[in-house]
Parts: sequence; C-alpha cells; structure tokens
Amino acid sequence: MKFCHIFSIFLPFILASCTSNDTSTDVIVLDDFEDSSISAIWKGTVSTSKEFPAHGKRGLELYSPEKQPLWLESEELIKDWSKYDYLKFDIYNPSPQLYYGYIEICDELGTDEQAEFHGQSYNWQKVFLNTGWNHFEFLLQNAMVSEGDRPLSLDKIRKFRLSFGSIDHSLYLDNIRLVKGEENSKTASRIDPRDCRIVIDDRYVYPMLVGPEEAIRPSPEIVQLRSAAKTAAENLEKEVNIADLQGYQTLYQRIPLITADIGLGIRNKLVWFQNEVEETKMLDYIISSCSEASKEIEIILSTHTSAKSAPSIGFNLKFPVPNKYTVPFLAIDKKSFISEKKPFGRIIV
Ligand SMILES: [Ca+2]
Repeated sequence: MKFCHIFSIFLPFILASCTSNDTSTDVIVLDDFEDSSISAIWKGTVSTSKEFPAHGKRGLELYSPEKQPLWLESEELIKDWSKYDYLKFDIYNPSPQLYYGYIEICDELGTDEQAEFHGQSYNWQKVFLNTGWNHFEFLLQNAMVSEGDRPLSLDKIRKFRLSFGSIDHSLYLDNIRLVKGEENSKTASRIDPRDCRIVIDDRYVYPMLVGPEEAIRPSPEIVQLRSAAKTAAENLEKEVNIADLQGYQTLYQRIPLITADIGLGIRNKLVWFQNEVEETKMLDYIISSCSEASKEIEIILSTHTSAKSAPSIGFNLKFPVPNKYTVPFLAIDKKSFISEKKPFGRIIV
C-alpha cells in the first residue's frame, strides 16, 4: 500500500520525463528567440522581432542602421553536437535580391588564429538567401574543416557564427536547432511548399523548393504568361526557319530563341527563378524579345519583294554571291539595317 502511494506521487513526474525525452533526445533547440530580450549568449547586429517568426511568435532580426555587415555569433552553446544529424535554422529574406552569407563552426581542435589562417574550422559561403523563407539543413556528420584535412570535431564545438555582407535591410532568423532523424512538429518550423529548402553537405549546397511540386499551384497570370512565352518562341522559330530557307541571314534573330530556350528549359528549373516575381520578369522578356525578332524577320521578308523593284539606295546592295558568303552583312551592319526600321534592302543571293 505504501509503495502504491509513493508510486502514485511520482507517476506524473515519470510520465513527464518520458514525454520530454521524445524531443530532448532528438532535438536540441539552441534558441527559438521567444523571449522579449535576446539571450546574452548571442552577439551581433541583432534584436528580437515579431515580424517573421518561423516558429513561435518571435524571431531574431539582423539589421545595421549604419549598413555594417550583418552577423550573429555565440561561443556559449552546448558543446557536444556529435549525436545529431542536422543543424537547422530558418532565414527570411524580404528582398527580391539574392544574398550569400558565411557559416562558420569552430571546434576546440583549432584556435581562432588556426581557424582563420589554416582553415581549422568549417567556414564557407554557403548560406544562400533566396527571396522569402529559406530553411537550412546543415549535415553535421559530413562536415570537414575548410582545410579538408579532418572532420569537424562535433563533440567539441566552441563557436557558431553566421555573417553576411552589408545589407540595407533586415534579415530575419529563427529556430536554431540540432536535430537527429525526423523532426517532430513541436520543434519544426512552419514551412510552405513554395519556400526554399537549402541542404548544406560539406562543400556542396543543394537549394530547392520545399515542394512537393504538385502542391505548388501557379497563379492564372503565370499560366497565361508561360503559354504566351511558349507561343512567341514557337512563332519565332517558324519565322527563322522560313527566312533560312529563303537564304536570309538570321543570326541575330536566333539569339532570342536561345534565351527563350534557356529561360523555359534550364532557368525555369533553378530555384532562384521559381518564384512568380522572377518568373514573370523572365517570361515578359521572352515574349517581348521573341516578338521583336519575329517583327524583324517579317520586315526582312517583306522587303524582299519591294527590293527587287526598288532602286538600290546609297550603294549597290545587289550583287551575286553564293548563299554561304552572305553572313557578314547583317553581322556588320545589323543596327542600321534592322533597328532603325529602315529596311532599305538586303543582299540578293
Ligand atoms: Ca521563434
């Protein structure tokens, strides 16, 4: 009976202990910045903010009114990171500008001097900041010191630092944590499929959208622009082919075709252009450049008929040369020939 009584007293503590172990063994939150004042363990161009928290209601704002480089550093974090897979943190970049920052992690095997001059710390410019939220996952177990001659000593971490160049606006950082395995929802940051996920694997960086792709629905405006850009490029390709068949030089008109191919094919896959602001700029450019080039070809083709009957202007543009020798004319005098909208003739082949 006495044992039961004692057990009942300690039962809540036993249960609480079991519950907290679920998170404490798998995740250590180094700081969630939920207090109204910043912990004394942090130094840098920092203040607390409610503007863009990734977790909870507050985060850290990095800003310098004097436009000094933005930075954050601590030498008072827990030292043993060895059993964790990831160092995770989240940074919000409110600007359309892309930025790069440094991440430095020092261990006790290297002094500050050895870290700076002999690469005895992990110190690389791997913090890529896309517009909006960037969710970083730093793979701890693969991290080597910058010199590359040894792994980072994860059980003896003595300093963590993030630094950026001079930026004339704030960056927002939150929820710095060490994670083993799958993170549970208690500590995980809020994530949208359109956010940028950045995995840092030693010297390699893999930026990607969080996804999945099917969860990212483009706006009707973007769908329309994509269709218009594709049509503009296809129309230009047809025009170019017709002009080629007729023996015209189309080197300049092919340039928008190449840029459209890069924009719609390659650039479209890069995470930096997978937000609607950047994609709109890119698609607008493809549409205008391809349409302009199509107009140029129409002018060239329409001139063909009139050129046969019209007298030569200024100098004799008509001289018999084989088709393969007609390249230099447009290349040399393309501006006056095309851009001034004075299609006064072409080389007859
Ligand atoms: Ca927070």
